[in-house]
Amino acid sequence: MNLTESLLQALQAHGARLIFGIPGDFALPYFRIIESSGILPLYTLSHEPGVGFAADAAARIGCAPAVAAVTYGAGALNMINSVAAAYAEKVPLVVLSGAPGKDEARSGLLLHHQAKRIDSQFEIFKEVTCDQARLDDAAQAPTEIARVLASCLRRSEPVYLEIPRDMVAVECATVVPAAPAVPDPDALDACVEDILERLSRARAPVLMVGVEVRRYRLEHRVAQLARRLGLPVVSGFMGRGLLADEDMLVGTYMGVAGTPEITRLVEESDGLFLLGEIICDTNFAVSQTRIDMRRTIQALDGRVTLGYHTYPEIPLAALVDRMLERVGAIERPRPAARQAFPRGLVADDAPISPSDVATAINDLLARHGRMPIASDMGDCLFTAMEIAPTPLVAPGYYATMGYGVPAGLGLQAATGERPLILVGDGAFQMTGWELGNCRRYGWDPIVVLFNNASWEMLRTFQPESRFNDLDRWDYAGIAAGLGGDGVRVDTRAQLQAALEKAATARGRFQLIEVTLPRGVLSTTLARFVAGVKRLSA
Ligand code: S1T
Ligand code: MG
Repeated sequence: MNLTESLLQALQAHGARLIFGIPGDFALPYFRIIESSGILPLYTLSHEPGVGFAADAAARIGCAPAVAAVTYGAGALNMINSVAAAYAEKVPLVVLSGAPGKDEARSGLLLHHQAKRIDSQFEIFKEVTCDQARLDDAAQAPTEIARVLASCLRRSEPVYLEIPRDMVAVECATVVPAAPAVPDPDALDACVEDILERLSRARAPVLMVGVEVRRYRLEHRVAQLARRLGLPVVSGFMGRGLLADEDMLVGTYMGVAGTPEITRLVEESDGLFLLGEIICDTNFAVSQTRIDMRRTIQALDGRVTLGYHTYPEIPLAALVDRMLERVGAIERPRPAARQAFPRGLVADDAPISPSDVATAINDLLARHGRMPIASDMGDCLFTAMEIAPTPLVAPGYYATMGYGVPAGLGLQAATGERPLILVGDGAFQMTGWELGNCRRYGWDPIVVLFNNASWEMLRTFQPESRFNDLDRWDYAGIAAGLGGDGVRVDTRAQLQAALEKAATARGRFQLIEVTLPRGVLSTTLARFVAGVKRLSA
């Protein structure tokens, strides 16, 4: 077996199911082995940011590592933003990069794609990945690969592997996966006792689930735990889409931007249990009354913190399992009012608002069944909060634009299910071209493009600036050239008809360009903006 095959088999053994990539001359040799070995399928896209986002979405939806394969320099550095997004949002993305071979590096010539030093790229990736290795020693490679992939799984964060091009085909042993660390059972018991005691003393305990619950495949077990503890369950903004299969989420906490009942439930809780929730501003800065983090129970990053006390080295899965054992099998669900979602679009000749889009999509999914959603940043993501729970991938915390379209492709490649993509015009201008890759892979997402001829989210914060105006491109017209079907809709009746038609047209991507006036926001974004302005006044 050669080094690349050994690596690919190890990736597969660690749960990876697919590779997105763009080759280059430093990467051609290992790409050849990816293709000829057939160990994992390779999907090539058009631009490295799209490669990173597609792999990120595949990892999120599959709760398993996914691979982004690129060339040295121009390729890898072009993907930094996607990897940073994955790092911030705890996505197990495996970055593979080609690199110059030993002798090339010694030639004394500057090499093309080299920025400052040959190893600048390695150093740059250290900032956005949790573990790295350069596979320049065949004897060491299996151990290094095992270590790096174990880090990826344990921390649910991106990792970086560099393959010098003279190493790709050298003989190499099989990678033996590292045994997962077993937490100290006494520490685990003490921690569980502490949490249960704290929850039982609380008058109004609440469980908030965060992305780690999904990353570590714990959704079902966490839902069971909540039923046994009789806890109402909410998600944060970033955790939206979690527990979509469990039918038990009370709603999504968004502070001043959310529904008042959910905001009160969370902010008045005296036993807020934050399970795998990233403590970031998009989740918490919009709190009506500041949540005192010292009074919460936080399980995140392999640690549990109660007040001023931290239990280190408590993996989330071990914690949930031990709690399940400890609380017994009796369920005592607490009835709690669920958040309601708008239904029944009035299909008339009125112009469309973003919240109409949510209503129309709720109607569509009720008629045709659930679809996974990939959303970009922008009002489309706030609109997505008005759509009834369905699996959702979105950059809710890092908030990068350009995620939606390639992420949707990642969803379809990973699950085979047809996705719904929500994207703003500004974001579509960044990565919308990736739709041109649908035809050759048979992907057929439904794309809803919010065309407000504007960087509208920015306008809301600084209305006086004209630079937030965008031109109205003919996005619907572009679709045919990219191998899909496009239609522009100006009224609610047209929107409903276009969605219905898209749902029944399979085999080509369906782009619905929704004309929105500048300055019209979804209900949720309007509340968010008003809240942020009020809080910062
Ligand atoms: N560049 C990238 C890659 N990501 C970003 N989030 C930004 C810049 C800043 C930015 C926003 S929101 C926004 C920009 C430029 C405008 C989005 O425009 P569009 O996609 O048309 O959506 P909408 O009109 O609904 O706002 C953030 C959040 O910082
Ligand atoms: Mg816009």
